[in-house]
Amino acid sequence: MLEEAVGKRVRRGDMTGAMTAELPKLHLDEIDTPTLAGEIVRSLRYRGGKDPTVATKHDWLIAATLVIRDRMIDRWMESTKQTYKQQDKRVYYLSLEFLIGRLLRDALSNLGMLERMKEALVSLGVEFDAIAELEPDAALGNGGLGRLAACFMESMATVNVPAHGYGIRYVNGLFRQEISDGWQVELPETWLDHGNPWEFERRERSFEVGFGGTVESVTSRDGRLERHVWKPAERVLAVAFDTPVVGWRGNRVNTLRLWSAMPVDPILLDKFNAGDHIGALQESNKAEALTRVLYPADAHQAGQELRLRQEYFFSAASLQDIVQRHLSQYGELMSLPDKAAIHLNDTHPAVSVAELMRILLDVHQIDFDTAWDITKRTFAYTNHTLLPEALESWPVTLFERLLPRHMQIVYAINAEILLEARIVKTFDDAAIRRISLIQEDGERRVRMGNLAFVGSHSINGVSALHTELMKETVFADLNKLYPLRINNKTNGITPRRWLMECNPALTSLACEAIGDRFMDDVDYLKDLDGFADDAAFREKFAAVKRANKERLAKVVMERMGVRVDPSALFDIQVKRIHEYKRQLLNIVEAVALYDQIRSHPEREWMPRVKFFGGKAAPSYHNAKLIIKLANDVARVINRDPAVRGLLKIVFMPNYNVSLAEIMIPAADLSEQISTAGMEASGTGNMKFAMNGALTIGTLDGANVEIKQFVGDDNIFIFGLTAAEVAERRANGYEPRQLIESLPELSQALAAISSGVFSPHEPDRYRDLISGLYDHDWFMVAADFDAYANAQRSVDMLWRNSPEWMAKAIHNVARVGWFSSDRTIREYAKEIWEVMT
Ligand code: 26Q
Repeated sequence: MLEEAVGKRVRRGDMTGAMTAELPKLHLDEIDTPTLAGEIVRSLRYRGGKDPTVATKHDWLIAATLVIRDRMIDRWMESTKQTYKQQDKRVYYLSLEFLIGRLLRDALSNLGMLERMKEALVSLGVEFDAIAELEPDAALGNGGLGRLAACFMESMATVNVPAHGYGIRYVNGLFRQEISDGWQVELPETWLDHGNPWEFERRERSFEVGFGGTVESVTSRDGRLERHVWKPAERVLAVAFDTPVVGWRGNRVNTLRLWSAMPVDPILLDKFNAGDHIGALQESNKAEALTRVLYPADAHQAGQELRLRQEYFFSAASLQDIVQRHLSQYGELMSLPDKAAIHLNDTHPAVSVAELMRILLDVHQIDFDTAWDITKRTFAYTNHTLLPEALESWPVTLFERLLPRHMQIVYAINAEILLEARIVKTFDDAAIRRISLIQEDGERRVRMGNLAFVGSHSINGVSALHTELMKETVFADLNKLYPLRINNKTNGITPRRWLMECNPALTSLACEAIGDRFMDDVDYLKDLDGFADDAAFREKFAAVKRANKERLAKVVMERMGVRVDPSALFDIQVKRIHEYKRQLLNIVEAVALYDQIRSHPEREWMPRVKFFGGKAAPSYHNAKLIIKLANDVARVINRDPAVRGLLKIVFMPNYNVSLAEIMIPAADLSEQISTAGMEASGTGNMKFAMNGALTIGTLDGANVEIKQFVGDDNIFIFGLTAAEVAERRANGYEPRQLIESLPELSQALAAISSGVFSPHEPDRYRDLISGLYDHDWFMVAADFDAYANAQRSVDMLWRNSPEWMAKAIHNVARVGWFSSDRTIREYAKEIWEVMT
């Protein structure tokens, strides 16, 4: 069904709007099933060196992947050539994270070949799903920010924006999480162990990156300073690995270029000859360590030197690549801002601002003012968090030692900015101190957010609320200095992966009801809105949801040996574990509910399964304790015959993109319950709504906008607003008093704190809970009552299945706006200026 639609329609006009002309149409359906099967066997034989009779599932996976990859190459070259020929402006998306997940289903689906691939494999005696699940997730990211970069790559290819993603090819992506006795255990994720059939190594595309050393001044004969020359003490080689990224209907293929570090001299021959064989490999080990592992802390600054090295390494390699490409095509750099938009995904690549300045000043001898103008017109920056602990800053001493020339440049930029603030805008000393690129109180540090801000012509937040808070808080002074720069670009998600691929049953149902035009423009999902009143449709919709829940229940049984009933309400909170995301609020409410069910077994409780999933940063003590608590509470509740069938708790280990693709379509209720003002946007919230879950959430991040789109009656909003949170914090919030006035909450907290769920270590949660009494920074107690009441409204609605389904259908129908195609078009028009 879906396949036919993809194959037949070759209507690309409505996907684009780019200045770039239309690419010649590709006949997506040109290959028939027997030919495809033949190609797979050839690939197996001549590239894998295997005969079908001895091939393993894994061999088949590689063979099929290579066939599909080959089919992307012509398009890829075509896209590149056309951009070059038409002298189109290119977008460079710099991100330390790309959380892509698996690629095979995505590529097949976008090329309209999924069904034919399944048929071809069946004809060879191979089951597609069985080989597809062997593909490892490319988990080169922590969470939201990395997944957003992946959705953006797919959308840029879809809406025909010529773009390159730049990042790091981590050998070890985000760790694999095991749960052992309820505790998180981190294991290395070795996604490259069996090779990576998607990537092309480009040895010829390699650049040297320097660290440390000294800066020499070159003076003219009359003693005037002419220029600076940085003499790095160490060098490593950045080697490019390219992965093609195909858009919907194979429209365009862009490049994701990931850098891998290699030694400039793999073996130090003098040491080797002197018999020091280990010492001879020292360089090699040191270089390769650079791109070995992704830092697993999100929303938390890792102060390690290696992290700063990673940031500079990939920034420097990417900028050399960009500048070289520009020079080879245009022969000069004055036109860089007209032909290149470089986007900073948070501050992680912010050192790029200083690096471009260095290239312009020191390598190309452009004067400071011109270089600064080029730089600002080229860069744009997205902020993803306001949490103070996540704002990146580096000790001046470290920065200076690693990047001595960049430190000088940062000082020079700072002098320029502070002069402007003081003289032109007459800012006072306090404001000057806040605007400075250097934090002066305590250890002196370079503020990467301020650097990214002043070096960019556009600074955007990721939801309407977040953008307003940016203006009022972290960037209040810089916003006064440069009032036009901050703008909003509410996040989005790609409907290909997050609806069509992960929820084929809902996609087919939608096609049946409203035709297939929503596949090219998800706004047309709004045609479903009227079907909310159609009893027959509601039943079909409920059956789709039921089937997705059965699929999840099967996975839960296989992986954990736990039985869950698909007719219960599936209530899901999946995301990184963070105190501000308030998994603790959810658990405490579950404990309170458990208590209620036990005290009032006669009441008509609605059966519910509460799912949790997510990873904690390995060094984040409380987050890990919250995982343990969820598991402890699950053990006690799931075993208690008094609540059997009414309440079950499941902590799903190793939440990742692939698991998200199974859990999200199975959700009835989406938990988006962060302390208002703290979640910049959220994107899980959008994925759940698009798959027909109702949201229970606070007025935080993009929840605010989701509420506006789905309507107040189709979402459960509770709790303090961001303004109220700020107000409570400012005016002396006393959680202890509040807790003591709420018996259900007090009892739940007392139970946890006294060891009801941890009998062998009764004090395990004492500190965690006493934090709620003492300060409760995340307002768990303040929002508890409102949350518990909202959950009882959820139960009430759940009793009325037709009404629940109607609201769920409204959600699906009304969230098309949260497509990352929309987001990317906004970036393309308003920031990058690559679209009209
Ligand atoms: C910084 C310095 C050193 C080491 C690590 C880091 C680091 C790494 C990752 C800091 C932050 C992150 C990730 C942040 C993140 O994922 N933010 C989320 O971005 C999403 C996309 O915009 C939003 O939807 C979420 O609200 C936001 O939390």
